[in-house]
Amino acid sequence: MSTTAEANTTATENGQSVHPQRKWQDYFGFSTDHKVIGIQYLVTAFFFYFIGGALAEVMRTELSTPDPDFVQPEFYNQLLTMHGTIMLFLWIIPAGAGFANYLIPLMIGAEDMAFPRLNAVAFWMIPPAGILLMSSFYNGAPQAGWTSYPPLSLVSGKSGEEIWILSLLLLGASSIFGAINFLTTILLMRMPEMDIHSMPLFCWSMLATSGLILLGTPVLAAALILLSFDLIAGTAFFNPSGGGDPIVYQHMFWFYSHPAVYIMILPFFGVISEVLPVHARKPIFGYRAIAYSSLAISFLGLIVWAHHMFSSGTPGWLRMFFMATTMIIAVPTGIKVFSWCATLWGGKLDLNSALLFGVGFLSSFLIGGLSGVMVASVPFDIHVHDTYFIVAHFHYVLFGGSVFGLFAAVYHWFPKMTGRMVNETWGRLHFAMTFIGFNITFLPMHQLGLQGMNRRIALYDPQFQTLNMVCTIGSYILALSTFPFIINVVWSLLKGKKASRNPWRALTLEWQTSSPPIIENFEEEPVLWAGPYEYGIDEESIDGDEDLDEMLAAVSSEGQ
Ligand code: HEM
Ligand SMILES: [Cu+2]
Repeated sequence: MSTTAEANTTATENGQSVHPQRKWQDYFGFSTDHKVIGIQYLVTAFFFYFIGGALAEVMRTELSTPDPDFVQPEFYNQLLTMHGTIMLFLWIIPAGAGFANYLIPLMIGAEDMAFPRLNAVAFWMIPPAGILLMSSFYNGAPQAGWTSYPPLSLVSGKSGEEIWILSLLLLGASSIFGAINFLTTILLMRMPEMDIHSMPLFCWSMLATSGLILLGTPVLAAALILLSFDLIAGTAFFNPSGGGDPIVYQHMFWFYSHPAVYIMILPFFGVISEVLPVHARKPIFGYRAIAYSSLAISFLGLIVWAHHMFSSGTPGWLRMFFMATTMIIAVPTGIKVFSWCATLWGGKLDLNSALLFGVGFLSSFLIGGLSGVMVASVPFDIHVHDTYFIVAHFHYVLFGGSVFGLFAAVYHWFPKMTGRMVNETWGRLHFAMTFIGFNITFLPMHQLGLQGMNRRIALYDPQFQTLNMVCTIGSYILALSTFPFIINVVWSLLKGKKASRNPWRALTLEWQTSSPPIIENFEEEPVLWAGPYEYGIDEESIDGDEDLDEMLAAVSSEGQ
């Protein structure tokens, strides 16, 4: 590890040795410590979340009336494009990478990532890319949506479009560097006693995520580079007026961007597999099923992309293929959801903020998954394509899935990261407002979509006004819900109760070191005295390779 030079222990007056902690300045510089980088990712991601959220509130305010009276349609298109891009590429993906950075080495008993310097480079590409993207507002932001389909992207907001491409190329490269690190670290740097089947499920989910990043992102980069040639150099790869084929762009774009939804959700699947067993005091149900289903989701995720193109003139037989593969993805996903429910079932639930967000994740993601199976069906998709049904669907997946999982992670690991406990009252209030606001905002959009309200428009038919007003009010509740969160974080950092090493009595290794961990992670070699989720099981019943039913029988006979 490259930062251990200054990490030696120092002696205090009474002869006890203490480990120096990081100084606040370290968080603003080029640090190679994975924990610092993890926090840097998270803070940066939150910064952009607030910007992306503010843009959404402006859109929702505009949509409270049928006429474009609050912002002009052209500006609405810019807001829409920037909101989508920021939320995906500067909020969810970096936040997932933040937790991965912070947690992976601690969970596998390593001192740092495999390539600490590459890790720092990966992070430091994000702030410039984000600032670059924001700067496009000065000269007209991109307007073609986060999908940036040609020919629209070749004729609208051109300078913004070029900046958008450059920014995404930087973010894509950053994401690839991160994935190289996660894969290598998980595969090669586990402590010797930890075989791949005793590592925490979060690591499995990051294996699956990193594989997708490495396979998908280069294809997006290729598409964007060709698009930039069309835009700047007058080539016609995708430009129909010069004989190019815009459908090829759609294939290349979705070859990355469908897997990208798994890049955004798999890390939080991993989080949920960590959070539920600890706060339900039960072993995870179906460790291998959850681990392997992550890999299955990754594999299937690579062969479903054209379900975004059912109405792009895709031939019938191809539509059937993509419809079938898409529906098959529901199987590994369903396995996970059932396993999580079975984990909660009969557990001693401690309904703290972390678990509440975990359960919120389960219920919201379930709705997003079910509407996903609906739109996988070609006839239904043709009907709701480009309507608010789609907006409802992907917000249930991304907000209800990723964001709820993300907050579960924040509440779960806050004590580890900061050494302070969160305030549960503010945390629960945050959850209640988020959950209520989220459902009021996005549930009515299903109905709007079924009735035919188009997405990506600033003006709409007056018959849709009432439901739109409901959505807008919900979005204001969502906006307000961030206040209890911010108050909680600031208050807890300053005044929160000091956290012990292992306030949740959890079994994964990150809880064996101090809170926050010392610079080299562990004072002494961590001990793998149990599997990661063997809650409520007496030591005798642990023989390393125990049958799940026996384990569960042991738990239930003990607990009742
Ligand atoms: C703060 C709560 C949020 C609100 C009120 C909100 C609202 C909206 C609205 C009004 C649109 C435009 C719909 C249209 O005109 O077609 C939109 C689009 C979108 N949102 Fe959100 N959103 C929120 C959070 C999120 C989050 C957390 C994510 C992702 C993690 C996200 C991802 C997207 C994407 C990808 C689009 C599509 C952009 C496009 O069509 O190019 N949103 N959102
Ligand atoms: Cu998809």
